[in-house]
Amino acid sequence: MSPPLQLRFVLSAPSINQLPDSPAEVAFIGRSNVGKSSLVNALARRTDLAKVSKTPGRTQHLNCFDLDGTAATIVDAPGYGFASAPKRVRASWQQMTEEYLLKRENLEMVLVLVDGEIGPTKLDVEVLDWIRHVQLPHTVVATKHDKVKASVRDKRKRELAEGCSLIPSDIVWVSASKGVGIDRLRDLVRLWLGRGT
Ligand SMILES: Nc1nc2c(ncn2[C@@H]2O[C@H](COP(=O)(O)OP(=O)(O)OP(=O)(O)O)[C@@H](O)[C@H]2O)c(=O)[nH]1
Ligand SMILES: [Mg+2]
Repeated sequence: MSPPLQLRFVLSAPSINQLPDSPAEVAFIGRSNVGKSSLVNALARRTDLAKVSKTPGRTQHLNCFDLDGTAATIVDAPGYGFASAPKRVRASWQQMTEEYLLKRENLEMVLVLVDGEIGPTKLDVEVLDWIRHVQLPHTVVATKHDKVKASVRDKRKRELAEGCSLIPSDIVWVSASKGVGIDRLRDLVRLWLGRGT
């Protein structure tokens, strides 16, 4: 078993200029409500570190956490595709996240979260295409494994990978609520954060 990541909330940055100095960073991006904040909490085995909400669009800033004993950081980014937000608000979130991804030089890995129950949406595929186009290091994480019935899991894993133009073994499946895949992801995050320190 992999011990929880000792994460500490550093700050919630409304713009990229306010991000802390950090030698290595892992970013969590994905549709609003996909489970980014829940996953950060699961990695730390905490319930209240990152704010989780049933209301999409809860995370509006770049929320930074550092790994105990290092200055390496995890960033929980605002979600995209929050349908009920006014267009102007949506555009400014998207702009900030894009600027962040393009300018942040310490990014060791971008975790692109895709809802395991519903698979990649059109918007997820567009984001993945853009990430590939700008050549950012990235890993697709499929969330809410517990919501996929055991009887359809193999098929869903194949379909989700195909939808992301990947093979099933490229995808890290997790369930923040049931703990599936969390140990493996903790080890990967430690590895990525250790690179710059
Ligand atoms: N069943 C199940 N529900 C989950 C899981 N992870 C997250 N959820 C639920 O999904 C909803 C959204 O979770 P968040 O972690 O707030 O999602 P987010 O991606 O941070 O959303 P934004 O901050 O709006 O971008 C909450 O109701 C969570 O309880 C999971 O592994 N399994
Ligand atoms: Mg969130």
